[in-house]
Amino acid sequence: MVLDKLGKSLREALRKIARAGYIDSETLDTILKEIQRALLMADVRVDLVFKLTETIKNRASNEKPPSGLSAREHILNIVYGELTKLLGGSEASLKENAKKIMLVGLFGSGKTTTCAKLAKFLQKKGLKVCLIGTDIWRPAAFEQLKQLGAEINVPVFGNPELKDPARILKEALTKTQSFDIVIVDSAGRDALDKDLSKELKAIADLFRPDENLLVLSSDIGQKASDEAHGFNTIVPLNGVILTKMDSSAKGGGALSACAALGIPIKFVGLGEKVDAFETFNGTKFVSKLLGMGDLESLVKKTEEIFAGASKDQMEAVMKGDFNLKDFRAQIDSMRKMGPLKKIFEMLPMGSLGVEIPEEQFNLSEEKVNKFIYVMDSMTPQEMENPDVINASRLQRIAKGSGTAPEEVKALLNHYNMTKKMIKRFGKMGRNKKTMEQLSKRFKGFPGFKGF
Ligand SMILES: Nc1nc2c(ncn2[C@@H]2O[C@H](COP(=O)(O)OP(=O)(O)OP(=O)(O)O)[C@@H](O)[C@H]2O)c(=O)[nH]1
Ligand SMILES: [Mg+2]
Repeated sequence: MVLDKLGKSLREALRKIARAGYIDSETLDTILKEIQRALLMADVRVDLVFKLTETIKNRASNEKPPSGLSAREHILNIVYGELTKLLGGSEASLKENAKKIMLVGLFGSGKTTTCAKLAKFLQKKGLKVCLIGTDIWRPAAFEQLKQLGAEINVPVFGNPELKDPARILKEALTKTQSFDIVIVDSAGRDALDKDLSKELKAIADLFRPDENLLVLSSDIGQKASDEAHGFNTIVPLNGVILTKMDSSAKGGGALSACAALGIPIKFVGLGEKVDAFETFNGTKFVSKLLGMGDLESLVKKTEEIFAGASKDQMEAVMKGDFNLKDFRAQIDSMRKMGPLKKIFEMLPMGSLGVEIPEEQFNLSEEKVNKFIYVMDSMTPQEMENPDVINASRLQRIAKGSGTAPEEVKALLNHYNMTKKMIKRFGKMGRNKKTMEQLSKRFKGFPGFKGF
């Protein structure tokens, strides 16, 4: 999970609040110290961390709990709210009529990859998108962009032979009139030096971007504020895209640094693949981090996964009538959409005290292939009602699929586990009381409008 360690330590601290019958100032101090430690480990700036815990303390002692909330819940809410402010900021999307987008950033921050991710994201909204490559620094930068463009079916313009970014852009812009959105990839440097500043200014003067987005690698942690500040003085920024949130332990530092600067984080990159990209919503991000789940996204994602399934089928699945045929369909969509892990991260497991075994998420390609061979050797009856699979059927399926009986068992175990989780989610979705409880917990969250 994104910011796994930070999430774990924060959840642990919050669980202590949830468990405590009564929170005196000593208990609160201990918990706040844990929160401080967790944030400092994620590279959040020391002064921001101290300010956060100071505010929580003041609010906890000065504010009266709103009616219907216990003192404990009140403190939890304050902590959620302040953490959201620190790490999230409010949601910021692209300008409504943005047509011209420029991505800037240092070497290796993820600009070129992010161009493709953003293009795909916009393309999915039905927009006609194209890319322009102006990087003449990175060897084969244009080929990299071309390749990514081909992968997502987005035209890429540019001519590195011209050896001048502004000229390349000028020529390319004569071909991009018919597109709804033009995204420009720019070159990086080790640091924001005079040369890069001059180059970016020249591109921006000519292009006049509606959105100038800084691509920052989460690895830089709290240094994100210096970098964002520097770029902002050269070409005013409309926002930041934070990449490598999947693999960095310093994402907390980068997030809080941008939030403190007041430059909105618009998207996050969560992996190398073109799909590993999401809009950033502080409230949702923090609730996921704290194990509060994100039911809204979950419902959307589940719908996507079962896209094509009828409403009846969908309802049946949610009730737990989830057979191997559905499982097979789910595996197929998963391959298109990304791992199941992302889905289950959205479940409010943390707040309900349910841990999901890690191996449930980490299905390797090899394992998935084996599952498919196994399922291909089953009869329609077995697929529809896996309970009929007894020892002799199991042997037959293993033989037919060229796998070991253990593989067949592994598939059935995995299927049963998934079925259980989906059923649990279905219950949560339909259980008014759970929803009310969750709503109560979220009350006071900046931007929370209820479930
Ligand atoms: N794990 C992970 N890797 C990423 C992400 N975004 C980009 N990368 C990887 O980071 C490396 C650099 O990405 P590029 O897109 O080439 O970066 P760039 O900013 O265009 O680099 P230059 O053109 O050299 O300045 C590549 O190996 C990408 O696959 C992300 O969100 N997560
Ligand atoms: Mg590049």
